[in-house]
Amino acid sequence: MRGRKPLITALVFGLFAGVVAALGMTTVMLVLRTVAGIPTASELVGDRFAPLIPARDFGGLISWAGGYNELKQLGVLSVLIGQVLTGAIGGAIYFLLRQLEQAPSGRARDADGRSRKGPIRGRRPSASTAFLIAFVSALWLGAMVLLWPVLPTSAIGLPPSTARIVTALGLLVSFMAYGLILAFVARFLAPRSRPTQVEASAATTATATATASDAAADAATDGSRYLPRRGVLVGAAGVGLLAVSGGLLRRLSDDATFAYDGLQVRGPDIEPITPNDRFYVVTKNVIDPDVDPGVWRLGVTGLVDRPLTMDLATLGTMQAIEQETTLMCISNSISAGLMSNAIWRGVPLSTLIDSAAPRGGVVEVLCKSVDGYSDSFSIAKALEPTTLLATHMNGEPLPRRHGFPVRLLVPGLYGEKSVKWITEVELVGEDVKGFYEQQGWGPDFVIPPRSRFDGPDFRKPFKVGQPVRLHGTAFGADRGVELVEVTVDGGTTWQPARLDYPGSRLSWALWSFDWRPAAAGEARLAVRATDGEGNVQDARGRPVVPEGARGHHVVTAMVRA
Ligand SMILES: Nc1nc2c(c(=O)[nH]1)N[C@H]1C(S)=C(S)[C@@H](COP(=O)(O)O)O[C@H]1N2
Ligand SMILES: [Mo]
Repeated sequence: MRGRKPLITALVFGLFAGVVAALGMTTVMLVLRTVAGIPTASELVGDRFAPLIPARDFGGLISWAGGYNELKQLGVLSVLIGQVLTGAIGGAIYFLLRQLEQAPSGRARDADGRSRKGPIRGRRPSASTAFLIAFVSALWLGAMVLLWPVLPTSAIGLPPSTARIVTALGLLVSFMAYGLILAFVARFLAPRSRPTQVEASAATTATATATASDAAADAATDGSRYLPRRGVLVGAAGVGLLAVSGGLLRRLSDDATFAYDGLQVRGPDIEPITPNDRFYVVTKNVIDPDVDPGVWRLGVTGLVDRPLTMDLATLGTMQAIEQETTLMCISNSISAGLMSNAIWRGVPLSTLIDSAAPRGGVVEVLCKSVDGYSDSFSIAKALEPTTLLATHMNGEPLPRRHGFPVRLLVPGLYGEKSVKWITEVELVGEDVKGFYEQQGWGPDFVIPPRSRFDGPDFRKPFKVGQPVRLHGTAFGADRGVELVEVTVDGGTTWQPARLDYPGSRLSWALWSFDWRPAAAGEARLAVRATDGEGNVQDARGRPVVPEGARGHHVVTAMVRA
């Protein structure tokens, strides 16, 4: 009983100190995230593991969590809890080792060791200190190995090679803060001055040593050497750290993407050009980058003879073009609104690739972003004159959420290829998989022709003989919209719709069709598009995973007599 009690006390104080030190570490991480854009462990872990979730499970996981945003929040919370638990475990082990160093059995070893190599022992770190150094080092090295691919992430937009170093240092500082706080709290809670003095004087008087050591050990064995009043102070500091990190977390979450990720635009008030603040948004991030245009650079690297790095001002001097282009997410179901249209201004990617003098054997471009996101597509697509490095959207500099200062625009392919906050274009000699591609999306990212109803409101009944204006959007990727047809009899007959807004070859079209319901009852309506190359929207449905939805948007209209 007398032997176990101090160990239990050490364990309890160790868990407590470990939690406080972990809160300190978390506070450091949040400060670094806030002031220097250094990604938190939560973000890095999420980005490291999200691409490993198979595409077919990803959707299930999202609905299980209650949405993409909820899944992201769950991820952040799990890592935060993991951090505190790891910190608590480290604290417990550290305090137990310190306790054992003081316990009677430890004293015996001390006496033993002292007799042989007394003077050296004073300088060698104790087992507990060695453990703490090893624990912090292992955490950092583990993080380096585990998170290596996502270390080049920087919310302020540092170029990848710099970002990797900054993130590695940020994690080191955070983990060291944990170690230092834990070591300090241990000494603060249970000062251990006597044994040290004892060791120093050990060489001179062996008897004095034995007596003093006995006293120290006696104090240790009943656990009374923990100073309860200081425990209260440490507890108060822990509460303070919790408040500070909570405050920082709240500030960061005000800036989070939860407010707008998944924004859709659809319905009766659909406009030909989507205003920037209504343009759909999809982002993998919990908090989107807020790029400092001063530190931002664009690199063209890989299989090139003249690798180049360019700042924003230089990109601004290059020949830019304006281009109307519709973007659509691969996860957009047939009737959904993850699709929008804007007029973009940008420099053709081919201009930069050409001036970097590509070598033979280039297969793809791997485009990387400051948020650690990347995606790839064929060099042929990259060299098309409509593949742009866009800087402006509807006459304004790109909004932050749409990729400020520069994003890619890859017409014809699903939106994930249009990398936002782009920072590097690497020419590669083999197929490299992008963020979502690793989940198993694709391999074909060409958008098939599609169309949907945006109005009227089909929840309300219509009247026999009274005209109804059916209308909606149609999209032929980079092949234009040639024809839109509507059926009001469940597919028996198709009639052409009017293209009120034909758009560009790279954009959607807005169509309408005047319908005069002839009979009461339920009518099954559908719409289909034919693109500029004669491909007709397929009636056969296809799920969103893995190559995007296909099929007709079918609606049921109630007609009253
Ligand atoms: N860097 C980066 N680029 C990205 C993404 C991202 O999460 N990070 N999401 C992609 C996806 S899945 C889509 S559909 C489009 C959405 O672009 P938007 O939000 O401007 O509409 O951006 C793509 N580019
Ligand atoms: Mo997407």
